[in-house]
Amino acid sequence: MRPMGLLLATVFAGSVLALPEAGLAQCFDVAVTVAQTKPNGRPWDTEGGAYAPDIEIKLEERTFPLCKDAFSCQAPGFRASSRMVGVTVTDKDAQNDDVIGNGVCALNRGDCQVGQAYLRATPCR
Ligand SMILES: [Ca+2]
Ligand SMILES: [Ca+2]
Repeated sequence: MRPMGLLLATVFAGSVLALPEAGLAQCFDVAVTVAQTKPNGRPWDTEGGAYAPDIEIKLEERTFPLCKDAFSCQAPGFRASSRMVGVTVTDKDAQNDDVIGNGVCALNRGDCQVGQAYLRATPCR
C-alpha cells in the first residue's frame, strides 16, 4: 500500500501548507526549440562548421541529457513541484558556455519563452 501512503502524505502536506494547487506534483514533457542565432545574429558555435548549439536544459535542480549540435531538445518526465519552474537553457562549450535563456515558466500554461529558447510543455502521458 505504499503508493496510497505517498498519495495521502502528499495530500496531507498540501492541506497543511494551504496550497492545494501546489501540493500535487504535476508531470510534464518539455520540448525546447532554440533560435537559429544568438541575439546579435552570430552563430552559437563555429567549431568544425557546425553552427548549432549543444543544448543543456535545466528545470529547477534537474539537468537533462545534452543534445549536441541541435536546435531542439527534450526534457521528458519532469515533475514540477510548483506552478512556476526555474528554467536555464545553455549552449555547452569547451569554455565559456553561452546562456541561451534563463527565466521562470508556468509549465501548465503551455508555451513559454526564456531568452532565445522556446518551451512547449505537455502533460506526461
Ligand atoms: Ca557556443
Ligand atoms: Ca557549444
